[in-house]
Amino acid sequence: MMTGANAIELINTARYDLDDSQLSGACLEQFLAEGICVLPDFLRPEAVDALVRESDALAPLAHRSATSATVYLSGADHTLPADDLRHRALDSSVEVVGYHLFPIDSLLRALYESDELLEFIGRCLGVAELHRYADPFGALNLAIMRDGDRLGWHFDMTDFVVSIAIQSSEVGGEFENAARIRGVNDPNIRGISLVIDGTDPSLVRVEPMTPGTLMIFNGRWSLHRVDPIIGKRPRYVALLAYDTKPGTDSTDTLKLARYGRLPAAASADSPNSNTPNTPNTPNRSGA
Ligand SMILES: O=C(O)CCC(=O)C(=O)O
Ligand SMILES: [Fe+2]
Repeated sequence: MMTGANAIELINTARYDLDDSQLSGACLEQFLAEGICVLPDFLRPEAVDALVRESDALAPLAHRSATSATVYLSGADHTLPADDLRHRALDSSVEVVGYHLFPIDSLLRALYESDELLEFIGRCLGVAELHRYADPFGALNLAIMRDGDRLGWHFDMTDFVVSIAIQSSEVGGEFENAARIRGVNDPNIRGISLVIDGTDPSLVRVEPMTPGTLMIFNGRWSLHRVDPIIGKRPRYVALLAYDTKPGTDSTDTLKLARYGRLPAAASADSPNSNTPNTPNTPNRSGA
């Protein structure tokens, strides 16, 4: 019975003992080498079933947005040459349930608010300090993608997002990633162009986001996208946002694009009260 379960009960602790320093050491090694750490079957099968039910119940609260943005999540600048990455806009559409909409007894909320999980993720990332994101909407998201939805190639604007796969679409919805394609001193415009033109598939890896998988991911430096969803079954992914600095929040523009509203109006919110989409504004997590 998963109702009111504490977070640790959801985790497949037989395979993933969060206190095991060998495990977090291996995760850190994978993260440093590949810019990503994938933990299949991180959740117990009963927990995945319960999260599907929770996601089905939360889905009517989601805000749908459709945007067109560059890989840097900016609006396209059409004064630049057509092949300039800042000119090229890629389409995305997604429905998102913000942190403020998760009930107090939500299992996803319990996972996100678990200090054991936070500390484990910090050890996997090799950071001295890790904080939950201070964005009251963006800290925890359920991202719902339906038939025809996709996320275009992009870089995230925060360092770390942890995703938990809950339900796959019938076809498509694959998470494609060109890990660490750019760096602080290497914008790698040519490499990025090769990926978005589809001319060098060797740069891209599809990550196996089967339900129950937890993925720790460095989206600021890794170019990634979600392939178009095909079929009736929605793709559910939980996105847990963290930052190395306390108090990090996103901007009003980004909140409006992704959640359709701002925190000040929180009490006015009601299911299906979505406002119109904001065009040319990114709607990706951690943005
Ligand atoms: O849904 C996913 O798997 C990834 C989501 C993502 O990249 C984002 O929201 O920035
Ligand atoms: Fe992303």
